[in-house]
Amino acid sequence: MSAGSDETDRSERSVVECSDGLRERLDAFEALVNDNEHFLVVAHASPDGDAVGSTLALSLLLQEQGKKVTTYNRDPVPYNFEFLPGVESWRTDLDDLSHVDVTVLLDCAMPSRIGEEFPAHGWGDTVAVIDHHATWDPDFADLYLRDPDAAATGEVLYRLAVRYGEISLDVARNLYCCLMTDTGSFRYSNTSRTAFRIAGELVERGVEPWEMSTEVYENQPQERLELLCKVLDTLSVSDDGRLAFLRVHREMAADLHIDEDLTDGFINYVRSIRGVEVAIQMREMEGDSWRVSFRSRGRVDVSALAEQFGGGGHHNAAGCVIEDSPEQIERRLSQALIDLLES
Ligand SMILES: [Mn+2]
Repeated sequence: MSAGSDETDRSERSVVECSDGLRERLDAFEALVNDNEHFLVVAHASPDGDAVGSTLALSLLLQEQGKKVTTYNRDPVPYNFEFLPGVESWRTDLDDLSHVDVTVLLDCAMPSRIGEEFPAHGWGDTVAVIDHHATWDPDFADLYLRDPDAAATGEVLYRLAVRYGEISLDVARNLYCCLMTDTGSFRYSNTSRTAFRIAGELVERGVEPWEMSTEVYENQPQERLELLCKVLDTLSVSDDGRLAFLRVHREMAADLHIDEDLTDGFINYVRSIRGVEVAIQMREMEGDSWRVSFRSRGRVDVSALAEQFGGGGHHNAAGCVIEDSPEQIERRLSQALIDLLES
C-alpha cells in the first residue's frame, strides 16, 4: 500500500486492523451509500442490544451523510434501550416502501429472522447485510458485509463509521451498547482485544460506561424479578449435570402489567451452574410451538445444534423454534446434545 494514499489515511484513523476481504466489502458498502438516497434499516425481530444499537447507529450515520432513512423493526425497542439516541425514529409499522432504494439487514443474515410480517415489496432495489453470525443465507442479499469474528454487529459498523471521520457521540453510544451487550459486559468468549480497543475509542468519543451499564442493566421493572423467580422454579438439570433446562410458560407472564418480553438474560443464570455445558430455555409461544434458546459455555457449538432444528446463531448462543410437547422437546434436545458432546 503506498504511503499517503486514501486507504492509508483511513487505516490510520482506525485503531483496529482490517483484513483485505473485509476492507473490500466495506468499500462496496460505502459505494452503495454514495450511490443511493433512501435506506430502510432493519434488524431481526425480538431485538437485543446489538440489534437495537446497530439499527440506531446506522440510521444516525446515514442521516449524518444526508441520506433519507426509514428505521423499522417488527417489535418495539425493549425498555432498557429506550434511552439510546435516535430511538424516536424507530417504527414498527411500514406503509408504502416503493421509494426505498436499499434495505440494510442488521445482526442477522436470514430474512426469516425479520419476522413473517415483513412485506415482500419492502426490499427496495438492493438488499445489504451487515452481520457477525456464523449462520447465514448466501442467496438473498446483493451485498454481505459479514465478519463472524466480530464480537458484535456494532463492531463491523464501527469499521464503517470511522470512514466518515470523527464518530458522533450519538453513534458512539449506540455502538458501545452493541459491544457491551453482545459480550455480556465484556465477559463472554467473544470479548477480544479488538472489542476492547473499539470500546476504548468510543469512551474517548465521550461514552460513559457507567451510565450505559446503569441504563441497560440496573433499570429493571420489579415484575422482571418476580417473573425470574417463577422461571427459575422450573429449573431442571440432566442426570450427568451437563444440560440445564428452563421453561417460560405463557401463563407466567399473563398477570404482568408489562406487555413486553422480560425474559431476556434469564438463561445466563442457568449457564453459570457449575458443570453445566449447555443451558436451554424454552419459551411457550402460540399453539404447540416453543422458542428454544441455547447458551454454551464454550466447548459445544450450539449453532450446529440449532441448525438441526431449523434455527441458527453463534457458537455460544443460538436458537430455534420447535413444535412439540415440552417433555418431548427436552428429550429430543438431550439426545441431540449427547450426540454433539460425544462427537
Ligand atoms: Mn449480535
